[in-house]
Amino acid sequence: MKFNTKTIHGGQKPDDAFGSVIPPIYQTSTYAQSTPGGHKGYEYSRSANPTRTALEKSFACIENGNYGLAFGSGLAAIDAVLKLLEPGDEVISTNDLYGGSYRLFTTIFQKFGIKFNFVGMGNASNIEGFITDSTKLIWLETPTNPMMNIIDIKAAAVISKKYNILLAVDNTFATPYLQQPLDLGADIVMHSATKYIGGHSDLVMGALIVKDKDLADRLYFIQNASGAICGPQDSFLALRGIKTLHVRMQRHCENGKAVAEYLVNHPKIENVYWPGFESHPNHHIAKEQMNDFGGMVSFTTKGNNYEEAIKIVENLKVFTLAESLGGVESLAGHPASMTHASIPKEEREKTGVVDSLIRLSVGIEDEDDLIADLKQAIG
Ligand code: P1T
Repeated sequence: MKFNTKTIHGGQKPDDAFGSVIPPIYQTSTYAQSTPGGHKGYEYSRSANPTRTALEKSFACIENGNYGLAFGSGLAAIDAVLKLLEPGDEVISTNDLYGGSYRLFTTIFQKFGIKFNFVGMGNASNIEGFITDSTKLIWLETPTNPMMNIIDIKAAAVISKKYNILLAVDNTFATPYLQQPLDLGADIVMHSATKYIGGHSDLVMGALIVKDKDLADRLYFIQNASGAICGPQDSFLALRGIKTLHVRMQRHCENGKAVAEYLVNHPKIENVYWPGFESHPNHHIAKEQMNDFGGMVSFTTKGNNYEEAIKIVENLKVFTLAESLGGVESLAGHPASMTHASIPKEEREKTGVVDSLIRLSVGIEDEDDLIADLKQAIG
């Protein structure tokens, strides 16, 4: 099956009970047993639920993996990956990443004796210098949130395999429509399914996808033992979202390009971060590992003017000022005070997350209306 068919049919079959084409919402916590252990594959919905199983099969299929796991949020999915580790283990993470991931690493897992190195991975060979005997996990996002840096997944996988370290890729910004990290050598793909996978800003969810059975079993154990699962209603919504992932992403990419090209020529805008520009430092890698450049665009105002930036986000009318991304509607965010506020100012400014940075999640509205909105807001 090609990708555009997998989004609709991947891992799906009519429901066993009545042939329902769409997986029913099995809104139940438990399942009748004829005798202890005499059940039809489901005994308690933390361990497994048929609606969630349908979603997990879809996750596995669209990411070219063998096993999918659904969680109650993206952070819950990351939390499960980190629980593969033991005190004393080390992680090498990209230094430009979602603020909540950084907060989970530094305030929760560091306390349990796991050491994190935050490293610029624009040149993947930088990773190698931080590897020790204790390094067990490489964590990367590409494109990164919010600076749109591109990391060479294939090159990172060569390093991870050489040293027998797990490579996990947060594929939230790209989605499997644009890049499939398992095919490039990653061991684990993670999603905040809250974003493009769900696609309609109506749920919070996380996903993990792997190829290896042993790794999947360890993660399923953590999923059940720690219990950060998502419910059947949200599983249904995510499955519904996935069916249009390919058509939504195509339009997100078209509109993202139009917005990036409008902004880059605007006299009041200083820098525009979008991997589709030939001037983007890793444009050649983006072209190689992605099918297009996505719908996320970040920019700064001339002279890094904070007041101007705040005025712009307040003036927007079609774009909504809000946390999150990846929905059909366009959103604007101010990372320094919103999504990345949990990263100390000196740390975030090192990667370019300055006070005038605005991040746009370009939706699938009419391109002309989006450009007109930016025009009136920037002035
Ligand atoms: O919000 P949650 O579903 O728990 O996912 C966390 C997460 C993980 N990884 C990336 C790349 C993310 O962007 C996020 C969540 N990000 C936002 C809420 C945001 O506005 O950037």
